[in-house]
Amino acid sequence: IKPHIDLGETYADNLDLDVLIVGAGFSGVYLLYKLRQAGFKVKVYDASHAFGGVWRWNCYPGARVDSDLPAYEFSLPEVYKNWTWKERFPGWQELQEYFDYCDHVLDLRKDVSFNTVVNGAQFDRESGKWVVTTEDGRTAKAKYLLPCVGFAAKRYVPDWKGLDTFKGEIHHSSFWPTEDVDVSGKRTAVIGTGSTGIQIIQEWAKASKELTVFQRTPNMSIKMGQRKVSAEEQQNRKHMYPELFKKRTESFGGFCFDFVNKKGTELDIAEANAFLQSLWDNGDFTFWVGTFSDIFKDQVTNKIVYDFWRSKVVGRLNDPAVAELLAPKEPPHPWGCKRPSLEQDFYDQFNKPNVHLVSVKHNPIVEIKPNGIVTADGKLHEVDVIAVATGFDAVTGSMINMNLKNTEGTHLRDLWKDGVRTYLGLAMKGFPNMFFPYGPQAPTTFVNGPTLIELQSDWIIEVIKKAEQDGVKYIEAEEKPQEEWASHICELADKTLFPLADSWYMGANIPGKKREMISYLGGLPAYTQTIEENRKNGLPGFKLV
Ligand code: N01
Repeated sequence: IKPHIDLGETYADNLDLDVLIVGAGFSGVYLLYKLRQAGFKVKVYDASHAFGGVWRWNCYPGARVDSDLPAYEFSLPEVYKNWTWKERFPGWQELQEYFDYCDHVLDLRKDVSFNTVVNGAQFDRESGKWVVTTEDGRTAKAKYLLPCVGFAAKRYVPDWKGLDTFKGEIHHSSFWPTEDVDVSGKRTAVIGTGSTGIQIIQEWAKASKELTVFQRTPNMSIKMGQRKVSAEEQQNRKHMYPELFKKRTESFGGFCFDFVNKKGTELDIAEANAFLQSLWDNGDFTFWVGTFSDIFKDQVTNKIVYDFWRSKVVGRLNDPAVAELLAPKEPPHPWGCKRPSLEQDFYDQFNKPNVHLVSVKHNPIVEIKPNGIVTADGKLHEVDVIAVATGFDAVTGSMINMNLKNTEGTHLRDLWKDGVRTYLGLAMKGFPNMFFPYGPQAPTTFVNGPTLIELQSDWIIEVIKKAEQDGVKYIEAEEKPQEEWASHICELADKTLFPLADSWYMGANIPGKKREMISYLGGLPAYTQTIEENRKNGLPGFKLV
């Protein structure tokens, strides 16, 4: 795909910048706009051909966001005042349009080099500059490097024997063709039932002749209260947006709602179920991060929620054996400790004669043949098209992918081999003048993206501005505070049920990856307070040279 902007200075070799941003999704766009306003010379490199980050790559059938309006957008009045969504939970097409609109009103693209893949970056202490190289042979220098690469930039494809021999069409969800994949009259397969798999399954169950779903662990999906939203309805609410955007910064999950001040165990079961029913009727993530305060800490409360959820699902399924696979009597892991998806008619699809469910928990996929998928029991499941929805080397993989090296020349992959180390989920020793929003050891995976991204980005901007005022050559995290932050991340996780689930939150989905909590579990307000106090107190834990 060719860049559709003129190849001006942005595409030049030997750029010398104040700030280089990598990634043109929510973080990259916000930082570009705000840093440029503050007077810095900023450019963005992005591997795709347009704005939107994950929303450009993950354009698989049914892809849509699980955060409802207006949580999942910028709080910038210059964007929201004249922008109108069509659905309460917008799909990928609308999100791409939203980013194009941001480009239009914020005048972004003149500073973005698309189709540009960063393949190396290292800080030079002597010059006080990052040296960043790209796959097409360009080099840029910048005083500050801001990786804005999100948590899902490195896809995971299991190492199946014969993968290359498949004669039909096969696509990973995050590398989906921009043209339609026509499955009408075809036998399709979806491997994986995370948030992605759920969404593809809903579409392909309707569009293809036969669909076979390969499920390893059931997803505990919540009913999505999807609906059309009118321009008038949104316009009438816009005066409330400043208040709503403030509210989303004050909740655990970065939404306009929060956990209730109530433990599941304090109520009798009828009261608990009545409360859960009221959340269920919302049709959103209140049923996940807006429920009992002890949902992720107390096994009893957690089981109350699981049983309620199960009762909602089982009643929709005709075949008890299928019901037991999709919503087993005994929970496979504590409720909500793997990311639940929102679904519209996912469970209903399994009542159709053309939809088949194969559990690969104890009967894994062992080989891909030219005409289908072979499971350990020797059965060949013949298919024409495969969607690989097996997720990501999440959070850490995105940054490792950039081939970052510390000032000693050690690759980030090797530095994080035995465990992630960052300071405040924002910076790292050996990587001076590098800050990363929405990365590891921040609340990233438990928080609505735009909320956290704006808070962290504002912190980064203030730190850079102050450093420039004070004539600082570079800012670098120190080792001891980094170790303490890593311990803090583990301590927070150990007080919860999250470590009991084999999730990508714990790095458990990637063979050989260290099992550890990858995100900060203290909630957004505590996190924001910590980083803001650090900044206002003169950045303790950082060395300023
Ligand atoms: O990836 P996942 P995802 N054989 O890792 C299975 C966000 N997102 O792309 O659970 C068979 O969650 C694996 O099984 P198991 C969201 O934060 C948001 O779905 O490991 N199966 C699992 O079922 C989400 O959490 C939105 O046992 C194998 C699936 O593949 C994150 O992105 C939409 C397997 C992977 O699920 C990632 O979601 C989409 C194997 N060898 C994504 N290996 C919205 O906002 C793995 N699996 C709506």
